[in-house]
Amino acid sequence: PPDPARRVALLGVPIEIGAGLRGTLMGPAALRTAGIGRVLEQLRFTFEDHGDMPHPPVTRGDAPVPANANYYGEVRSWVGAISARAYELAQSGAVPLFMGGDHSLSMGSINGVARYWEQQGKPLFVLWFDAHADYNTPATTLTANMHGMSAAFLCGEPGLDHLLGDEPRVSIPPSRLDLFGIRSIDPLEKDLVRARAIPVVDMRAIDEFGVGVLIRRVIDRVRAAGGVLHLSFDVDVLDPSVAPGVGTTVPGGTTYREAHLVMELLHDSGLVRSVDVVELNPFLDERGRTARVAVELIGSLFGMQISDRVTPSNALLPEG
Ligand code: EXY
Ligand code: MN
Ligand code: MN
Ligand code: MN
Repeated sequence: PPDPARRVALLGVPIEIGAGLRGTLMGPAALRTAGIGRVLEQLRFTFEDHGDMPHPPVTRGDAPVPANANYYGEVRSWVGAISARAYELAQSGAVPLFMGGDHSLSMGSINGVARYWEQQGKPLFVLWFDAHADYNTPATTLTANMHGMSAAFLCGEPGLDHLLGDEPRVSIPPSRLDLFGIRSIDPLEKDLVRARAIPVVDMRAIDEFGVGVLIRRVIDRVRAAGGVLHLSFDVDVLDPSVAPGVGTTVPGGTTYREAHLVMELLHDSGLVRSVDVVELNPFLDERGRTARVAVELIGSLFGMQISDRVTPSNALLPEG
């Protein structure tokens, strides 16, 4: 039976205005179809599906969009509205799980949960599990795509301040952002990440030391500070051979098992209080396999053990 103390609040955030390619608008539907609710029920969580936020007034379309105030203005109502919902869901005591949608949604989801934890007097740390640093600003971006600016926004960088409308802005210190799985960063973005001394675990560190050691370091740091952790999981952190259904693939990503080990150790830490699952693009996926891997990884994050998983094997299945 579900345990009332273990509640997950699912919120679909169908947004693609921040991305270069269309398709992440369909992300929440694909995650539901892949069984994100089912896996949480299997793990004895009560999940509340709060449906989808009304999708944005415009999608990017194919025309290149100038990085101008008017364009960003269209997103204003969005980021503020997401932040308000995130705050409410965090206040409810459930674990909010935001289903994207492109990574620009995190400007709202994390602002909202950060406001709640600030009121609780607990430092919020953010684990940015991503191939990309997403630390561009309108002044440094090469593409004007806002999904590449969301981490910078969270750390108080200028240029997108108006996106929250009249929602209070709650920035986190750059020292509480952990970039993990990085293998693609732009020249000016790199300068900014260095200038802010943001902790970066790139794929070379992962290959050299292994994700186990490296994620334990992140966990220990959060625990030592008496903090809580928001996981911002960008599905493109996985190798494209494992997760082709994303709009910005970069070769040389995490293996299927490396991603599961990260989730399993995060589960054991007990520190994760909110989650984004972003950048799933069903239009680019192959028979839903990226959506299914994303849902499996959420299962590991919420406690699914290898021994619980009916794994296909070449052993003869029992008769009947
Ligand atoms: N750094 C590039 C840009 O800023 O456009 C690519 C960003 C990709 C963002 C995806 C969500 O991770
Ligand atoms: Mn991202
Ligand atoms: Mn990414
Ligand atoms: Mn490896």
